[in-house]
Amino acid sequence: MRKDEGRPSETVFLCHILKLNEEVVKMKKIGILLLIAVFVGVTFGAVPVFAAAKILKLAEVHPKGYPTEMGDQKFSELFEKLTQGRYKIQVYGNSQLGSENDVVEQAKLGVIEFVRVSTSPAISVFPEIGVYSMPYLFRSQDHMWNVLNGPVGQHFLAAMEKVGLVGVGYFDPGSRNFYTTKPLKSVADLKGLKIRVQPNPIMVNLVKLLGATPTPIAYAEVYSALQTGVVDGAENNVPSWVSQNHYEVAKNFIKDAHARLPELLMVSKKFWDTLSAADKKAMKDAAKEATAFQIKAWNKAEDDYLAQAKAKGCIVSEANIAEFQKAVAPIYAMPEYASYKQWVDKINATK
Ligand code: GTR
Repeated sequence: MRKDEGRPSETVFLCHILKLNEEVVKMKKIGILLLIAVFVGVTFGAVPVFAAAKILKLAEVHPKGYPTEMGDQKFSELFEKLTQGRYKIQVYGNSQLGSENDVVEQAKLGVIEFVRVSTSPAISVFPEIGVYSMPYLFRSQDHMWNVLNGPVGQHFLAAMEKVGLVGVGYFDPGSRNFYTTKPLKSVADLKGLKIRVQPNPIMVNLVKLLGATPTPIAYAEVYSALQTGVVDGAENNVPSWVSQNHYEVAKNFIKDAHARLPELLMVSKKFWDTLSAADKKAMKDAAKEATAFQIKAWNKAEDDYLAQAKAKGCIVSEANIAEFQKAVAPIYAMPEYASYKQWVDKINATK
């Protein structure tokens, strides 16, 4: 009896095993089908539904909400949308990825995909673009945009490919002006002062022509340099002066508008070369729309920041522009900038 008792449960057990086997076979079939789907998808260019977005880095020195940072965010949002979520750009603000000169180098190597920097750090890798920092080169914001959107501006974006960077677009930089911890009403007041400049040889010469001593310092370190008296002043646009709190220490601002250095949005050529023609177009389209958005944000920010500085008791003076122009004009005759003449002539001839 004992032997018989065991029989029904053995049968049940066997049935279980058989069912389990069927399940395993079913699952294997599904697995194989999935593998085929992925293989076909990858081989013939279709994207498997579960593909994760590729995360890309964009280096920015400004904080959240600053107009160029807003432009970066817009660009990132549009590029993601136009590539159906295949790419996601993360904006690293506040110089988190390094100084502008460092991140340009990293983008050349392909370590960082995108940089939004001033023209200044691009000069060390592509000297030709230095022409943009020549004083009083652009007659106005409109003149600058006509140049940037025209053959000269487009030439520079494309030509940087030679050094491992591709210019995607420009953002508005406003105009640069001097500000100091000491009273500042004229060129004479700059005499003998130590002035922070971007690491840019043209800015070094410009400050020397004004009788001051240029001190190149990375952007993130300017506030403490002003505070500790390492420098007596700096030069920048209104939004930088205020958003970096430089205005708390250097309260004297003179509107001399000595230069407009276009802001550059660049992509590493290493990454650019991996893109399809359609994705390259998507990137350019995203940048175009982001530029229009950034210009609007810029114009508003300039007014808002200036009002904020005045409300905090800063002294904002109108410069005698002719006096500044006369002092810096000899820079155009310096032999090291002789090759800029062809560009200067083209820019002057632009309406
Ligand atoms: C700002 C510019 C930054 C950075 C900074 C500087 O106007 O937007 O990219 O170059 O100037 O002076 O270092």
